[in-house]
Amino acid sequence: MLVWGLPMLAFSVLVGCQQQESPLVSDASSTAQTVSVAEENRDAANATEVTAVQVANIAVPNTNESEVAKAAERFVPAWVTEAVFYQIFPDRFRNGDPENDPTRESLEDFAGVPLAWRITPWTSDWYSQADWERELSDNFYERGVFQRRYGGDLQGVLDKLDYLQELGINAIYFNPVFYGKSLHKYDGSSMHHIDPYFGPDPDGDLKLIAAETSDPKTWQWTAADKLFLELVAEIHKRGMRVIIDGVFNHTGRDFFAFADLREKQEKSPYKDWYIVQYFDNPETPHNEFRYKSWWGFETLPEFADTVAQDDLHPGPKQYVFDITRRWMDPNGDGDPSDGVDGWRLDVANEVPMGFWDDWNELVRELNPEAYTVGEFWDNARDNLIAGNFSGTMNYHGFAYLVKGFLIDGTLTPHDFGQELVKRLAEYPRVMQHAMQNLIDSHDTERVGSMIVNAVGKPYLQPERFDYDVSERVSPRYVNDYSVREPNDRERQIQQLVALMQMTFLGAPMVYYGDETGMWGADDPCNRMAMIWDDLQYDPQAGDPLSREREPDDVEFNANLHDFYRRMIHLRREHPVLSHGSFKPLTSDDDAMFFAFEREWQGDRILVAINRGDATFSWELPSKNGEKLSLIEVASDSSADVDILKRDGVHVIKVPPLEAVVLAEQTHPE
Ligand SMILES: [Ca+2]
Ligand SMILES: [Ca+2]
Ligand SMILES: [Ca+2]
Ligand SMILES: [Ca+2]
Repeated sequence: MLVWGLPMLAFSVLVGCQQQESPLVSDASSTAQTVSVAEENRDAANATEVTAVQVANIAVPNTNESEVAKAAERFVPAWVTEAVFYQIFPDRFRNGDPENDPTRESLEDFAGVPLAWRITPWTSDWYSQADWERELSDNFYERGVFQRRYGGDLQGVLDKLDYLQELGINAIYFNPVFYGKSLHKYDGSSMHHIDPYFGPDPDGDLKLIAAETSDPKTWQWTAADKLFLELVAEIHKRGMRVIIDGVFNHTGRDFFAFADLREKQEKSPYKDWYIVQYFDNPETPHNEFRYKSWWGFETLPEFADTVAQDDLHPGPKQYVFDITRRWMDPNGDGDPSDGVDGWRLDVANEVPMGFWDDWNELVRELNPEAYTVGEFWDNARDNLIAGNFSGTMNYHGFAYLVKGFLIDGTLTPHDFGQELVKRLAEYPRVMQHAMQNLIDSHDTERVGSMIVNAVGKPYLQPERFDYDVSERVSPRYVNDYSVREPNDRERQIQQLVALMQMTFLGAPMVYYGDETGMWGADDPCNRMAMIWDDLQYDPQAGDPLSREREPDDVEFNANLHDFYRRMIHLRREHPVLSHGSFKPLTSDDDAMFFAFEREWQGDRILVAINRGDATFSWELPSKNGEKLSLIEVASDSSADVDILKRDGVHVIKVPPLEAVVLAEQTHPE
């Protein structure tokens, strides 16, 4: 989803509509009930000092028996089970080539942009407005921030592949890389070209593009396209995968078909590709041209569907099929190894499932090992199955619940375990491993700020734990939202979140910069320039609402970075964490303690998280000859973690805001 310059009213409408579209509204409301029941239980627990409860009766129901599960297998590649994704927002990741930076003339409607416009210095204070921004408005959120460009590009990603590899990443998800006028590029000018400003020769590329028609035979490979293919080759050489953003619901206004329609009106051969409400009447002085656009943003005209509304209009459908072939097998030799490994599909619920059904078949014809992940914010089971996707961005089954338990502390450990199991069980087992388990993205607050602004009051939308609910996620909409850097305690909670992410079932995804210490509110402040260890940054001293503020230093957080690297390597080194089953073991609602196990082919890993304020003594019955070894902790030192074995029981002392990962060896030494 794209939330850009979105007024609050529109946002509430959006959220409301999503709920209406959800096939499982009743499910969402039952979750809300669970939460309130949980709170009652917690009060009861406080009163009676209930000790740890063994929760052995929960297991993931077997959903493998159905034909649905069998069919799903064809759309889930084996590699994704072992994937650790990293999400890159290209303009903000790394400027590897200052010669190709966007110019004022490259912006849409640049006539309204002050002549003093410049690339924003990478290391400047995010909240300080340049003079050209102030010319547009003193309001930070008004216009200027969306006209900023930082100059990130493909060369920057090439330069930092070593960094990603050392971090342990083996799959990259790129936010849109295709040509688009905005900073986010969800307003595609083309889907068959990489943005010229991401490549080495913007001017040359634009000339080539101008000479093309809609006929794929006239499509050239621009310098940016070629560099992208080099990047794909370099990623593959390292044994890594790459997926890109497919935005097939809408385009930008400079997209060739819409540009032609805008100019020729009823005479355009593309007049049916979009949903025209009124054509311009040439007899009148003003322009009556009106069309349906995404959530009313006129920069994002929507593609038309078929009359039956079960597919995209054949025109755009053919185009999307053509560009899919182009990027999945660029040299057209039938071998997909030179192409991308999959797609993330923007606002997938707004494109008819009939389209996705066919498109996902095409994708597997081109590459049977391709991965496609739809953007759905609710239970996506029916859509994933109807549309032949591999998985979804797992907001519903992962991020919401992690926020509820680990960040806000409103979801009890017991219910956390129950809900994780229940939401896993919504999907066939093979798909459970293809979920993209994220905690934040370009569409949400960063995890650091989510923790700083943990919701300590009744939720506005309990079924979402107020995750990405506009009144909770940005000073743009609510003036008590804090933009400060997370403190040590909040970083400890972030480490619990990342540990949960790396030890749970499904492919984890790290949003760029979370691992180097970046924080920030929802869009646009989740899209700051990446913090690197070789750059010196101005302190963050400004405030978007001009509130008083202690300046925060902006620098590479080596400690946090080491932690993420440790966690990612933990996952990569223990296949049970990728392939294993998930089962809650112990929860203590009073102590805010939760433990679970992962099991695969006789390997067993136990994870225990103490979200409470006191040390928790976790007692585990030990079987004959069984040995537990501590393999990882969430803090920087395991000094305070004790494992004792007495009277056939293991006692593991877990300090507050600490988590431990234990391996069980069933064979005596
Ligand atoms: Ca650049
Ligand atoms: Ca090929
Ligand atoms: Ca649509
Ligand atoms: Ca958002």
